[in-house]
Amino acid sequence: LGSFFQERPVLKNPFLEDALLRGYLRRHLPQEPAFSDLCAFGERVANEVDEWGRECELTPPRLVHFDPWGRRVDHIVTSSAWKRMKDLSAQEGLVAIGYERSFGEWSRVYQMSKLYIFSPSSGLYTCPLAMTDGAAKVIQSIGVSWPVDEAYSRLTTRQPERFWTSGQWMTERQGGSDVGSGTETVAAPQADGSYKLHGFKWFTSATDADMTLTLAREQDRSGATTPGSRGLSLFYAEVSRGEDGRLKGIEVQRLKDKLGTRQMPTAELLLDGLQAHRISEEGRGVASIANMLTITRIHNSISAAAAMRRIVQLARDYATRRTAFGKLLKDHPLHMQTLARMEVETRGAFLLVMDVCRLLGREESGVATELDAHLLRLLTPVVKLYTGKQAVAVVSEGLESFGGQGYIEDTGLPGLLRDAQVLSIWEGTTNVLSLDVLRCVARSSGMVLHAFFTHAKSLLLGASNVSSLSPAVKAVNAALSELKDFVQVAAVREPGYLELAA
Ligand code: MFK
Ligand code: FAD
Repeated sequence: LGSFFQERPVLKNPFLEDALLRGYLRRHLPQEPAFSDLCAFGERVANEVDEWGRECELTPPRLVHFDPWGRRVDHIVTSSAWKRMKDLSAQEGLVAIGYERSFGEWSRVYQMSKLYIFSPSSGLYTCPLAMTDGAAKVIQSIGVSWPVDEAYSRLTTRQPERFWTSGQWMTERQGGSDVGSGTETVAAPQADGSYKLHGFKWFTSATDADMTLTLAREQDRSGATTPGSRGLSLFYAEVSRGEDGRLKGIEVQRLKDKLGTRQMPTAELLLDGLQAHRISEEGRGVASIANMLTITRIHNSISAAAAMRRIVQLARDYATRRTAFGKLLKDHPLHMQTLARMEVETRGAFLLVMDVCRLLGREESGVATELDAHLLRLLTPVVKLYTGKQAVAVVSEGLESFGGQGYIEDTGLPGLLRDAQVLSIWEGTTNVLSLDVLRCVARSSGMVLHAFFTHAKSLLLGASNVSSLSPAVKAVNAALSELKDFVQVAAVREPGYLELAA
């Protein structure tokens, strides 16, 4: 057997290990309570929660269709670690912080910093948290009143026994990107003002949620519906069971067999008379759920940056333990160049996503300028599409830095790559988000681009290294001319953008 056994990479407190995160917070949010909370949470993540995340991966959810006596129950059995993640999320205020706003305009930065530390150890619990946060945001923006007031207080509580998570049921078989044409689910009005939903939702993640927001087409008296996006409204529904133990108005058809995100149930659902309440104006479903998309896309970007940071932390640690050709990996310049490149990508992703969190916090605390609002709209799809792609590249490179061990399941490393792959697919694919960017530029009559270049200019003027200013200004000019070319090409391919190109 030989006498040599390699030391494994060690996960240390991810907050204390992250000089960039601490530096960023010291500059913007220097309050002691935030620092000590993040430090204590980082300790908990490294010493306790990371194990639970592993348990979630090793004990994936399973679907039990029938009870022993043949009754249909559609019970999704999850691991005890998955349930502990729910309690932990409430206790730590992982959604609540965004709504308590104890740190004013920096509350979102604080909340997202906590999620950033948590994400790679969370067993993908960050997925239901993203949707829960998104649902709270939609309810808040529509107005917290009956029938969603109780739901709002449960989504944003710190009490584990009251805490609810939410689903986001948009995708159907015909259309995930194009929900406007692809949604077949219909909403039949009831005498009491509620609706019964009938349809089939093709992807529903974290399906053990307590409630959901979903899209459907309202039927008129004759049963007819309006096609396209304009026919869609937003509905709120609770997921509950009757006295017979059956889900009310829902059948879980099956769980998806997925490349990654195996820790979490993703189901196909038949909505068979699910009781629901319309919470948007009729036909304003897509516009109303857009607030949820903004929040979940920001969470997605946090998860992407966090996956990069985690693999870099582990790879750096490993480089101090693994010897090749007579010296530690950390003493091989070429290896360190690889790690340095990963570090640069990770830093870029972190700073971009934190800037978007900063803008979100400003908007929510009422101090955002018009320029901030345009930037938030522009940068949300940009940061999601960019970090989603980068996470796959950086985590893949990171696996290679462990050599063969990076490919071995029980190191826990391959799961990071599998889970990164979904980040560019769900919550809008890269191309769909690119078109979203173009659309928001086109619809703002140039204001969005003006906001972007004003912001870029102010960042450059604020740069400490003045000698770097001139190349940076050249880079902005080059970006402008590239953008012009891009818009012209896009205009040829997508006639709707001709006006913009002009
Ligand atoms: C670890 C963290 C992970 C997070 C959890 C993930 C769990 C997985 C959950 C999912 O994947 S849920 C499914 C997510 N699905 C998508 O993201 C759909 C992707 N497709 C799009 O985003 C399409 O662009 C879209 C469906 C929005 C296109 O629909 P339409 O009807 O053709 O949109 P249109 O006409 O451009 O916009 C309709 C209205 O919505 C407009 O408002 P107005 O009517 O007032 O003008 C738009 O301005 C508004 N809107 C659309 N996108 C918006 C937006 N508003 C703000 N932000 C946006 N991004
Ligand atoms: P399509 O829309 O068919 O896209 C196929 C390809 O076409 C993509 O490459 C896309 O970029 C491209 N494309 C589409 N339109 C255009 C265009 N106009 N121009 C250029 N290219 C285009 N959905 C939910 O609603 N709730 C959930 O909880 C949920 N959980 C998920 C969990 C997992 C693990 C996964 C993988 C998906 C989940 N989804 C969920 C679904 C996800 O949001 C969709 O798969 C995604 O939005 C893409 O939709 P689609 O699968 O229909 O692909």
